[in-house]
Amino acid sequence: MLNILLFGPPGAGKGTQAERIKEKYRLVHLSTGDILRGELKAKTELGREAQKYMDKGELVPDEVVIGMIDNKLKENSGANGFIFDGFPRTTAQAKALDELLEKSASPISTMISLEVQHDELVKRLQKRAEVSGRADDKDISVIENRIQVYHNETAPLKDYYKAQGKYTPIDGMGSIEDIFGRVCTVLDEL
Ligand code: B4P
Repeated sequence: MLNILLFGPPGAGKGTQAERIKEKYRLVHLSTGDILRGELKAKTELGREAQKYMDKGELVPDEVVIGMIDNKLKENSGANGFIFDGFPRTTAQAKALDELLEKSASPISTMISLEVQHDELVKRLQKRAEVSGRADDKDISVIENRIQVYHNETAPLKDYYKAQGKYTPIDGMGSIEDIFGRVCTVLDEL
């Protein structure tokens, strides 16, 4: 079973690369951002609660996203493996994921960390704002807050996975295809 954790700051290309990895390796793609946006669109209670955080570029509370992932793992119990995209984002989420995988599946195979320079992140998100209609891409102060939240709360997870021997940094600058090639080189060796 291949369980990939796709990691990186907002705009690093996690969702973009996950789409390609999912096709090639036949894995189930679990994006907490996409699941939350689905709840928002469906105007559920969870969606309304999550929107308060997402519009400001803050993280949605751990218990909400951990519960969502728990449900998705149960729904996909026969999967070949999973791509975790945008999850975990805090140490509490990482610990919860380890426990969930211990019960239901295999451990994380590797963490692919997409390394991208700050100015390029801002450029990509501002470009996406032109077409996505995402409130969190429109406002430069929200984009900067998301990047700051990443540095404060999410980037320390690199050490968590380094300690498990699973941290794999990948150059996330350049064309989508070139980056996908770098990701495949790592995954093909697993
Ligand atoms: P996410 O949906 O995860 O959004 P994201 O960090 O912006 O990354 P995304 O995957 O969408 O973008 P990508 O880098 O692929 O999170 C949104 C919000 O949901 C969070 O701020 C938070 O509030 C909440 N949330 C989600 N998960 C949570 C969790 N676990 N805990 C708590 N809260 C959570 O791509 C960005 C753009 O760059 C795209 O337009 C793409 O086309 C472009 N791009 C990609 N690669 C490129 C390349 N090589 N060159 C040029 N452009 C490229």
